[in-house]
Amino acid sequence: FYSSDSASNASSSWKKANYHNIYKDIADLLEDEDYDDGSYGPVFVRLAWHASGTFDKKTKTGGSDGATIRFAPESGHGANAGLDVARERLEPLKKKYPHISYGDLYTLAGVVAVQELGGPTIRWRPGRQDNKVAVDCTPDGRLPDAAQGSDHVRSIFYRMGFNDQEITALAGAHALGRCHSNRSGFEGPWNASPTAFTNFFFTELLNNTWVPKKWNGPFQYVDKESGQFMMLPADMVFRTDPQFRKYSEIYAADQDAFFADFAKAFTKLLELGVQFPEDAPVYEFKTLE
Ligand code: HIF
Repeated sequence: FYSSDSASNASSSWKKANYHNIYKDIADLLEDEDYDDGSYGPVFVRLAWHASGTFDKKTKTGGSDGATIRFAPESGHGANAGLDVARERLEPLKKKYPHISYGDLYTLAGVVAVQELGGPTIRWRPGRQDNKVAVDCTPDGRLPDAAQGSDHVRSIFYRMGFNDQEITALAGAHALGRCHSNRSGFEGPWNASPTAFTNFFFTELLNNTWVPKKWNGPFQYVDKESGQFMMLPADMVFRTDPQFRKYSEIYAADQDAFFADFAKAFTKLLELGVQFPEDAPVYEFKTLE
């Protein structure tokens, strides 16, 4: 179902798209009372991140340039389960605006979602070029395994070029959305407001008592008091690892500090490995309301 409009692959095609209009149209796609908690925002953030987080700084491979996430085998990697839902939701906009690349569309969708759900302004640049065919898909295993601990989380994010402070700031995005047993195998939201961008990942993580969930699914935590909220084993490292915890405490106490650091780290994530045209402008979009 992907548009093969060759215009989108011409190197200067990106100049012909009106990104303000596309921002508005993505924002209009967020709400849907029949989907999850009423918003596609969280799954758009996950799409933007998984399109980008395959980057390897040593080999300079992966990342959102090329938009390889839409091709098999990468689209079928276990970590990407469920992201077809987000890509299909965005596909009409690729038809309406053929000059935007998929790499730009998927990353912009993450920016729109963070901002419209109440998060910080995220600086964003256009100019990612799509691969026309399924070449340069990244090998399976570049995205984090939620069942693992701090060594794994560090090795995955250090490979992309992040430090402990940036990794912790990014982790705050798990305030949004939920786990789906038919996608990752895990189940439940991280807090009571999964469609609001807040610092609640850190406040819930540090303030609740987390106990193993009693079920037949993969090992995860639930909050002891209500049993309604969850943490992944990989989330728990931001409480238990002293270096990560230092930043979690800062972000739990100071939402502004979290927003400022998240905005920087998220832009960095979405730009990993991208060869931007020299004249690509930086956008800071205004939210709709
Ligand atoms: Fe996630 N993440 N992520 N994640 N993620 C899931 C869902 C979301 C990890 C695992 C999972 C980040 C880091 C990590 C979002 C955003 C970000 C799910 C559940 C898993 C298992 C998928 C499903 O079942 O639908 C791991 C191990 C990470 C390393 C610590 C980022 C920082 C937090 C980089 C990030 O931005 C979002 C948003 C969701 C919710 C998706 C939804 O459909 O609601």
